[in-house]
Amino acid sequence: MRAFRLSLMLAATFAITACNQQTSTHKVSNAKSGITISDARLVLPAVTGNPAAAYFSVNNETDQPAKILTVDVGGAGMAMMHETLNMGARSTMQDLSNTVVPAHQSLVFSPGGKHVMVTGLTDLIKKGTNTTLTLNFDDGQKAGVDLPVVPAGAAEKPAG
Ligand SMILES: [Cu+2]
Repeated sequence: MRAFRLSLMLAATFAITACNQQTSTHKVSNAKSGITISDARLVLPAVTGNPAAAYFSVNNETDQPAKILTVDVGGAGMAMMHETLNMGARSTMQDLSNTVVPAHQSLVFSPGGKHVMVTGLTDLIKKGTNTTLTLNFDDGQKAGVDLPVVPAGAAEKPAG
């Protein structure tokens, strides 16, 4: 029993380390300094033809608010920032263009809340590969990160 628990802990530690070692190769020109993106992933739809959803955290280490006008996902026809709002029994989606990341704060895009709805998926987007996520700020600067493509998971809510 003791050995079993130890091996579980080792496995968990290894998983965390592997996560932290993700490095992005998606470099954008005119990169905005002080902006970092983490936990980016593109969740494929459970049903082919439905939209996919991209999630990430964006951290603004600068002294100024940073306004994201639009986002781009490589290999997709369109990517739109949305927020799912629960109104009693039903939920609706609100357009989230021109989202501001306050100075020295983070915004989290996660299942059930803010998300990027991704439509027009091409064959370039396959599970197990990486595509790219680019944030376009109102000053013309950008932030980019690799976007791993993952299958629809049981733990994920449907793409809003
Ligand atoms: Cu949506």
